Amino acid sequence: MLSKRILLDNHPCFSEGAHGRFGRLHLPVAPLCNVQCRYCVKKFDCANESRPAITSRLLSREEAVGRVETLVDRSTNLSVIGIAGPGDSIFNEATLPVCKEISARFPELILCISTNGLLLADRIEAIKEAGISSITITINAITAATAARIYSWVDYEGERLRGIEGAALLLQKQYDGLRAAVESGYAVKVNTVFMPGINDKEIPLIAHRVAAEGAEIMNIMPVIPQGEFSWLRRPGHREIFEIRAACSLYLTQMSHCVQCRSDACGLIGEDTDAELEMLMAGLGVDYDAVVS
Ligand code: CLF
Repeated sequence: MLSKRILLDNHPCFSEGAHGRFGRLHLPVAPLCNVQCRYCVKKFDCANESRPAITSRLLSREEAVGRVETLVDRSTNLSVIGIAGPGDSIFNEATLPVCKEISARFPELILCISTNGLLLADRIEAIKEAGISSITITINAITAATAARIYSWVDYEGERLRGIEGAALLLQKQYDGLRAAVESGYAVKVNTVFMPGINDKEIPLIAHRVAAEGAEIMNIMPVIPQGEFSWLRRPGHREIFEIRAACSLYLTQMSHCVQCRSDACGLIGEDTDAELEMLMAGLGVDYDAVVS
């Protein structure tokens, strides 16, 4: 695992200072999810939307490693390789072998996973062995009653749990996972989706609790109303500003997240099209000369 110092200096999502200098490359190798969030709609063949849980296509393990080889070679600013869906990174069998191979071949790169946290405590040793250096957990609630409004179901050890039962298990596993990751030496970011009227009252309590458990930074993101939550209101800039200010009493707040795709590539907010870049690299065409 790379040191926390390197991570905090060079990771564009953990560091305000790094996000204009370094970019990330997401590898869409994780299609499946063990939790259904009511605000999440996954798409595997989508080129024209920019939001989490979508990708132009899924990559095999070989294609993912090939993408790292090609794009890191032609770009000096990619510091992070992330697995961010479209499903849950840890739940998908491909994630850890892909990370292991990249960490052996590119030890200078930061390997990052984003997870709902359900399997984090159970798999923390394997995650460490795979060379992963940074972890993001999405935690949206403190109470099982609120979590039960957010999640339709939770799959754990072959059983599908709904309502309070599934919600309570997920919350317990998320906070256990956070604790296990911090105890293993990880810098952990907590993502929280701000859903007006659903979890807004609990967000400062989440900040307080995850700070006490040792989280490094929090990223509060406005819900994108879709799926079962298509009727929700997207919170405005002022509300986001105010909730971040309230939570900053407990831990550092990230404010430059762009809620990116599962195949995002480049500097945050200045994404390139990894699919097109790969195609042009194969044809020997200079992507920057053509696209910029
Ligand atoms: Fe990717 Fe997430 Fe790692 Fe960053 S994204 S897995 S921590 S390398 Fe960053 Fe994108 Fe926001 Fe995520 S801007 S959605 S916070």
